[in-house]
Amino acid sequence: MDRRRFFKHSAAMAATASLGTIIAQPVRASRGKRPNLPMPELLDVTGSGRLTLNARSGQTAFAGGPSSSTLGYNQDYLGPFVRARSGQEVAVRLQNDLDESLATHWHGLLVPGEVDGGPHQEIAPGKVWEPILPIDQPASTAWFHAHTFPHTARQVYRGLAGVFQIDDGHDPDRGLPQEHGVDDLTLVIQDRRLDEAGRLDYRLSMFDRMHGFQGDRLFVNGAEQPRGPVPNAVVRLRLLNGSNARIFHLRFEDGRPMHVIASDAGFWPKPVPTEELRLSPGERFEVLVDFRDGREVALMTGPDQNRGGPGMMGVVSNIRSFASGLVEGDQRVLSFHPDGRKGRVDRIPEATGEASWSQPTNFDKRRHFRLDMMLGGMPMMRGMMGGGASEDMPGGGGPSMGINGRPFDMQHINEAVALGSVEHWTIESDMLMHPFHIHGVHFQVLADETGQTPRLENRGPKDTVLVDGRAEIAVRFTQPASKDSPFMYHCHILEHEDAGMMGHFTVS
Ligand SMILES: [Cu+2]
Repeated sequence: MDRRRFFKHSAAMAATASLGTIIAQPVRASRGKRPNLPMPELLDVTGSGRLTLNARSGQTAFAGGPSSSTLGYNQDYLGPFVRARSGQEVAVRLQNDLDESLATHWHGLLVPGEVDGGPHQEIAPGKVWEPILPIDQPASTAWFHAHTFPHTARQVYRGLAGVFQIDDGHDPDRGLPQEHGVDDLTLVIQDRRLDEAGRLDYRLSMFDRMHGFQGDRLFVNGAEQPRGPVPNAVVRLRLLNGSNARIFHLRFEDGRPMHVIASDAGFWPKPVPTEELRLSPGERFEVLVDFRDGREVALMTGPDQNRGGPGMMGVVSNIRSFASGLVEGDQRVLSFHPDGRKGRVDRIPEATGEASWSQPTNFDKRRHFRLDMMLGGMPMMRGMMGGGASEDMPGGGGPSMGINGRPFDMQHINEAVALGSVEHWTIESDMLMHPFHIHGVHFQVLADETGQTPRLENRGPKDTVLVDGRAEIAVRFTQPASKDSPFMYHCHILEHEDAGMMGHFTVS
């Protein structure tokens, strides 16, 4: 089924679902003063080599509304921004103070399977997990988040996500801003839905299960469309899409360029300017932005093409279930106001001094992965009528998704890879775009929907690629993973992952 036919089908499905489903009508964005951009203190573990995390429940008021039940690491919602040094070992002590099991994955860290934090490393309530992370990889912005099968989507949505910066000490030589919260800003961008009372809403309709859960309101570091001060200087933005499913198309309202300096897994040889940057769930980019003109400016996002496109929205805009989480026009993500401070960096560097990446041409093996959205057919009637909104994926008539015709199975290892090998993987998808993430590796995109010269977002070292029809990647396997603690590959639309669009592999 192609994407167009899929969208027609899911519009009909949404219409049916709205009859029998409790759907929250989103409250309107509050007018008036916008909140300040929260910038959590950096948890710098470069000296101590120790990272203590407490997964716990909390209460958070979103957009000035009443308190919502949320989850976080060391705080009520989200987690700290950790900075570690390349070349050091980090001894983690993660205590699970939730009343449910939790696995926590280090997304982007090149560490062995036994400390990777996939679903095989669940921590029972009240228990402690103490992995030692050997950080041995280029500087980059990684993150960590819940990875509990099949509850990842709900746990991340409720707040279990934090940032893990890897620093190599050479940013001053590169001419890059690096003062956290001043000219080096980490931005966790998330969409959220609030119910009529203004509380965080995560009730899944069938449409949400198919397309992934999206919200109509945008939050950065937990604040809705905030406003952040910046020096009149060149500022570094570390962008993370921490949404469950929303794909952002970021651009500044005045068209000023973002100079991309890094993708998921490391720096580019030189900054590359772009006016628009696509950011799918799980992906990170670091960009430099010049605020020396002193003008306040907003970072905007366009609509998500995975939602069906403008024509589609017109047809179904009167359907409430469809309208919640559906945004047709451009939206403000946050705005920056230069406050007159002088900054340390006042020009975009010509180069970062990184070696350009060389593409492998010899491969030890080729593998092929097809992302399947509907194993066993459309879930049209299956659970549709009685399938009210609920918070968890399994049961309730949700779709069964998979890879190569098979849903994820904790007991079945899908692939066995040789340690030290380089492989050629082809990933194909139909109907929707899917952000495909592989644990324990970094890869390069060889070809994507644009052909043999990948689009800007697919250059550089990566661990997550948005597959729009087809992507070919070169994957280097440097970390071991046994059958007791295998690595995962999966769609990073978290509702798809929980519905089974995931597999696991050993490296030995
Ligand atoms: Cu997907």
